[in-house]
Amino acid sequence: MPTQNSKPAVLLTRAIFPEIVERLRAHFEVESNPDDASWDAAELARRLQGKSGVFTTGVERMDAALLAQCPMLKICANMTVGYNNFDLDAMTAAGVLGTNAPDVLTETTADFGFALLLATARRISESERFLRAGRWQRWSYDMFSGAEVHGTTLGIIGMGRIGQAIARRGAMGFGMQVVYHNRSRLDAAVEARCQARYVGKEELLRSADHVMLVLPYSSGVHHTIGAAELTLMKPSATLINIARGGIVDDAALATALRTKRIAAAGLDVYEGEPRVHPDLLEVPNVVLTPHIASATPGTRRAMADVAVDNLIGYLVHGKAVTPLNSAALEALRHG
Ligand code: 8YV
Repeated sequence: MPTQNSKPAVLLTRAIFPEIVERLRAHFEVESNPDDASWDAAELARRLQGKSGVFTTGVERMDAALLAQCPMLKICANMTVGYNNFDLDAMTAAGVLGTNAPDVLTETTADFGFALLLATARRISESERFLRAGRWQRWSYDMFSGAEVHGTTLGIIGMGRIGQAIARRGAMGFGMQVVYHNRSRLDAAVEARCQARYVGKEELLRSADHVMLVLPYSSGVHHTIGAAELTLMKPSATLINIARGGIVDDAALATALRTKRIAAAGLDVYEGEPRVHPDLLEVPNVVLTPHIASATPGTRRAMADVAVDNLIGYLVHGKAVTPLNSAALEALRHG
């Protein structure tokens, strides 16, 4: 227990920029993880003893079983926009606030989505592997001929901030027709800004030349793209997933790629990552990256800063900057 004048204790689960650790140390007793060791749930629970807050990186599972062992915990601050590692209902029931880090990664992540789309459509990884293997002997008219990007139809599933930033790139940078599908239709003004047209999921899958997944993960969207959906897509289409593993049925996708049911895919996220479905490693027409869509130093630092802002805001000043369940916590307190 902190005494009246002592600083609250917080846990930093992973290695992070030194200046972020220093910012935390100015306000808290900090237990950090400079060696970047992997902690299982039991180790995490042990290290959370006596901690009021935890800085998390989007993968540490915060559920009822863990929270029951950590009665002092008040806040879990993710440095990521996605928060499917949080069981928010369990956190609310345990009186624990969850926070995420939206906005600061939007443009960087949208850049990466586009990079993956271009690399996939234009077969950049596949052709580089060919060149590095010493197999490039001479030019031929159809060598690594890929899919057109400019002027084609881009279908975006999940039209939050990142989806909108990708739509703007597609429409304004590449002259694409943009169609989108989302839980709810956007305001007409936002649609006009993104030059995007709302369609049903089936129409999107049938009409898009490139399908980009940017929706947040929840059990309700598990396998949004499975064998049935892949069958609806054009045989020439590409599929890009920068959202979360589990949104695509990776085994079904590997089969669709192997049988050329669709032309190619670009994946930054995987079911059960960091494991990658072995069948995906066997097919040439997929670009695979290790969950790096937000990985630039400036953006990762900004994301970490938001997590620190939330810890300081909540534990020192009583108000987090990007809370996820504050209304539910209030309702519980007053209900
Ligand atoms: C993270 C992300 O880098 O913010 C998110 O939700 O997916 C990425 O920006 C990743 O989650 C790290 O685990």
